[in-house]
Amino acid sequence: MADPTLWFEHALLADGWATRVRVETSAGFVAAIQVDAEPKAGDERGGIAVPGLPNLHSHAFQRAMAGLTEVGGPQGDSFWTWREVMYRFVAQLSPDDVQAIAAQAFLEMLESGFTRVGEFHYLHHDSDGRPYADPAEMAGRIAAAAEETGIGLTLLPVFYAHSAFGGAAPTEGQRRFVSDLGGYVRLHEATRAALAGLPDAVVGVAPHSLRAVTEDELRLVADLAQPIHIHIAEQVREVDDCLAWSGARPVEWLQDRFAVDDRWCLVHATHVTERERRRIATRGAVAGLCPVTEANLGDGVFPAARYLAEGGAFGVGSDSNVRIDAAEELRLLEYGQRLTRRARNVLAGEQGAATGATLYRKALAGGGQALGVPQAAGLAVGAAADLVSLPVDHEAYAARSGDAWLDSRVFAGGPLEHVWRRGRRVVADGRHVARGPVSARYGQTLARLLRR
Ligand code: NGQ
Ligand code: ZN
Repeated sequence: MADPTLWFEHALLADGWATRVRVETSAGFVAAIQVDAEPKAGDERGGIAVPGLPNLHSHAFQRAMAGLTEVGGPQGDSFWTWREVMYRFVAQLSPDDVQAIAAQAFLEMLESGFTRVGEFHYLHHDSDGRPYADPAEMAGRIAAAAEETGIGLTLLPVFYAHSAFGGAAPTEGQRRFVSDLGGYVRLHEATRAALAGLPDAVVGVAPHSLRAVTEDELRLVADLAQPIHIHIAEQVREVDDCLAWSGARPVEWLQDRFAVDDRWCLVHATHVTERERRRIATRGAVAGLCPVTEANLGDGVFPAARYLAEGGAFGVGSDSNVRIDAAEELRLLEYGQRLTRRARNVLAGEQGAATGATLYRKALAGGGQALGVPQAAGLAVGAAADLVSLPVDHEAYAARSGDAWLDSRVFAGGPLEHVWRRGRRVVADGRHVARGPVSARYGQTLARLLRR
């Protein structure tokens, strides 16, 4: 297939906004950018182009539970009661189910403006806990779903060995996740092989959490590959348990033992002290914030205002996929700060800066770093041709320009128009090109799973 050339009325380039922008692509990358250029016959056209956002944290299979855990339980619902429901759900999923659900989740991510996903993948084994004949069976299903939908994939195979701090034995509900170190190394190798055919896939590592690994295990896993993603300090009970076990808080415990630098993504890091927060920022790790899921699970509010003021890097993730919406993650990140600080434009950073546009640029940079694909602050020659366009004539974007377009996207419900991944259009007028078959198969899968 010929390399497409795209033409936009406006585009966000690495050095700022430009008008009448022609983007030549070659083998999935941006090969040339001309501004003030005429469109040519055969160019694919769009309104306002910006780079697609990285989604740095997802558990794709949880999409199939979305909306099904919102009923009051007998004695007070929490993150931990939600997790029990999730464990029961995960027990019944086959490889076909996982592929069908992941394809639907990835399709919705693309439709919302995410062009790459960091899949924090821990559903490794058969329902009895035994590895599949191919240890990367499930990883291959995730890769197949990425291939079907076209989303960029950074796969983060999870190492999971324990149920609590101090190396406690895993529980029955965790049997599909657990490996010993030897098994994990084999799984990682098989995963790399399974993804070899997927262009621009990245394979990192993901020690699940400090609850699930010992210090020695973490050392070996962190040396195996990068980026390194870990869930940390999401729940107050997790912080208390860590203190009771070690005398230190989770983030502090990690920072005291590991060089938590720009290879690391600390997912959530909700409950941090000032010192922990500063050390994340100054050592260059990315805070992996998942505002929608953190709200849904009752986690708490990350101190984003202070962290950003300290120069901290962050990206956003859709995590439980209870809702898949790139703009909503940024909006809720800012709104959490407004609600707790009783102020406005908290994360804009400086006078005159547009809040939505600022968050968008920072989430591009931090998300790209966390997913192993460094990103410029706009379209750039040599970067992957992963971009999103906004319909310039829509009332949400009309009569405004530049950063105000991104503010309208983030805060005012401005819709998305088209999405290209590696130069190929995968979403046209808001709809993924494979929505028909992918959603039909997902619907059948859900009907069967929920009938049980
Ligand atoms: C997960 N999700 O691995 O899916 C976790 C829940 C846990 C979030 N932390 C399980 N949001 O942390 O033990
Ligand atoms: Zn998670």
